[in-house]
Amino acid sequence: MRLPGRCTLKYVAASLGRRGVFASRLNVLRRNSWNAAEFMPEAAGFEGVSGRDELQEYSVSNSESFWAAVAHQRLSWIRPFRTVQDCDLSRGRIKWFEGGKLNVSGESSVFDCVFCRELLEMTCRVGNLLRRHGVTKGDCVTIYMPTCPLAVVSMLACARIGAVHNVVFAGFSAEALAERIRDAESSTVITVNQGLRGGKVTELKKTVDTAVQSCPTVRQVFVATRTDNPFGFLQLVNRKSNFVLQEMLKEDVVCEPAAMDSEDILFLLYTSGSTGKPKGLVHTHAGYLLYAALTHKYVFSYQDGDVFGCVADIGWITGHSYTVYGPLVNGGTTVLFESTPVYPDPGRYWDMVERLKINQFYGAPTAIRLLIKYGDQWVKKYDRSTLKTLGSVGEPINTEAWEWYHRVVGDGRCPVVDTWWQTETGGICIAPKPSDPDAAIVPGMAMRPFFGIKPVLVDTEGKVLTSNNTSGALCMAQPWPGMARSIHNNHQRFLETYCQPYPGFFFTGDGAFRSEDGYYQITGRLDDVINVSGHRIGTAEIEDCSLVAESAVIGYSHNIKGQGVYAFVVLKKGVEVQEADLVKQLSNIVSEKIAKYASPDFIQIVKRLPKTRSGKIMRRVLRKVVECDLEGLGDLSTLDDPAAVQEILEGHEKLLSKR
Ligand code: 6R9
Repeated sequence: MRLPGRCTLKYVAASLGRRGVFASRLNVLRRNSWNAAEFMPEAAGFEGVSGRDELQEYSVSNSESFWAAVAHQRLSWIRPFRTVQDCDLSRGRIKWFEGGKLNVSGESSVFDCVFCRELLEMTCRVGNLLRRHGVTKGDCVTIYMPTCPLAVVSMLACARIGAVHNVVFAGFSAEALAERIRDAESSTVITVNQGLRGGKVTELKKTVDTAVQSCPTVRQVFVATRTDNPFGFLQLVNRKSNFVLQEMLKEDVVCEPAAMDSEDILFLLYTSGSTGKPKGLVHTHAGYLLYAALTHKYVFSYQDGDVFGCVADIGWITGHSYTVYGPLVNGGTTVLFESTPVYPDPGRYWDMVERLKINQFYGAPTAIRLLIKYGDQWVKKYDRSTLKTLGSVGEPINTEAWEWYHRVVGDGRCPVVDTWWQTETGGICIAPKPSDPDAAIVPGMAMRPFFGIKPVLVDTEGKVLTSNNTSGALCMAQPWPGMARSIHNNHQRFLETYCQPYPGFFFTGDGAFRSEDGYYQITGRLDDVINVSGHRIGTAEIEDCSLVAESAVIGYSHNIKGQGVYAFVVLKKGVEVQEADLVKQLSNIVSEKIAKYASPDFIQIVKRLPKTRSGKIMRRVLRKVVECDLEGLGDLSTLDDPAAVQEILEGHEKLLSKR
């Protein structure tokens, strides 16, 4: 793969309030034809395709020729691929572009400024540093860092030498980090001494020190100094003051990129499922990169020279696909945002939009809902005339938030694209554009499948629902290059979770509604995964944490976070605790074992949980209790002891009245 012509990286440091910005040009991938023609240059070769709807139809019906054409033109191959795809969803076999060789961080022939050279050099130096310390092709490197230039450089350095990166969100606790390092069998960890977020210092190095004590595979930890120098990484180069940099400076600035097979692993990224154990989704080089680039370009109408502002953390898939890989493969300019939407004040995003002249802004509904509360003046203070597209991701965007985003942030002139996708899908699968970019967008609806994506709704019996105005389990009827290939070290779980529930289809775990007009609206998870401030968490993971005899964690609708965490707990026999103490203790445990965001907002102590006669907790009933939907409690006759529900209802009312 060729590296883009003129990638630019703009970094908004957490600590610096308004001034902490520098722009550096990164010449990573070179691109020539992407923006040259009109909508999609490859479409010229597709028979019978003149309009965009036909292109959409073609991409699904002639999936192989669509993806072959796009892959030939969009990626730079060291050696061209032999086969387009070899997939069998029912067997969990997913392979694209086999025989091809490429490297995302390969040489670029054009260096048009000093900054691009510096960043490319950094990637090479870190690549060489890792190589010198014995990291070889296929080894896993865990990156536990905030969103900052060195984190991106570390990801690219791994890609360059063929190592697999495993970025762990810097908000995760030592235990959660250790679990991910162990499962990934990482030999190497890269971190920073301290992180800075929203004015708070986080002790990332200390967390790593604790974590690696229980990680026998880890041979080495590289540490960069982050807090000595608010400008971050580039300035530190000159100060030679930290381990990574001192070591890096010994390295050559030339690092031969490894020729990677299309299906070699690019990264692992852990996400929550419905069991207590997070799963390491596997993404491979060619298919993932192609899909990230194509969706970045077309979902957001990204044009050459645009400044793309995705404010997601690189610890999540959104940061991988739309802060790092999508924009870089497209030779674009990307913004690294290290702060929070309200630090130093609630104008932070829009100040950044004005200063960096951001054209596409991509954020989460939870942040929008939070900002609405602070009032329009924080938005209006800044010039947002550069904005062209506003994107939303991570959870459903409610109509009020959508309207405000559209009317206030975008001054009513920017399309708001609600993008549905997952860690598993690698990139956006359903979004209002591009298949019909001129059509009206329905607020709060992801609407249309992307090129090559064929969603289907399936009923509980596994029957495909063909009519409109209907809801079902959201599945994908055919494979696409960006989809995850497996779960690291557990292909069986991959099969059971995604391939077996609806044989022949890829099951997303979400439910969706298809409107009269054929547009999709996501209705939420069908499994025990909840979404707190756009962060995925399995209720079982939280339940695994507790001190208590038994617990059931339920997501409830929360006006800022999207979902909040409500825990029902049964205490161990003989344990007498004050409710307030228990809440504190349990919150601490969850923070320590997982992350702060997963801590319960409500903890209700109950004598027993509602169970079926076979001993299964009736979560449906608990959900209705939490939603205060007594009518919806439904049939309780299958409960082992229906009186449990009455007790729980009373306790719930008591808890609410105290708040
Ligand atoms: C990209 C990302 C995936 C889960 C997904 C769904 C929810 C994401 C959404 C959305 C409604 C949207 N989700 N985008 N729900 N509308 N536009 O968030 O990946 O962290 O793996 O979460 O998030 O439930 O299944 P990930």
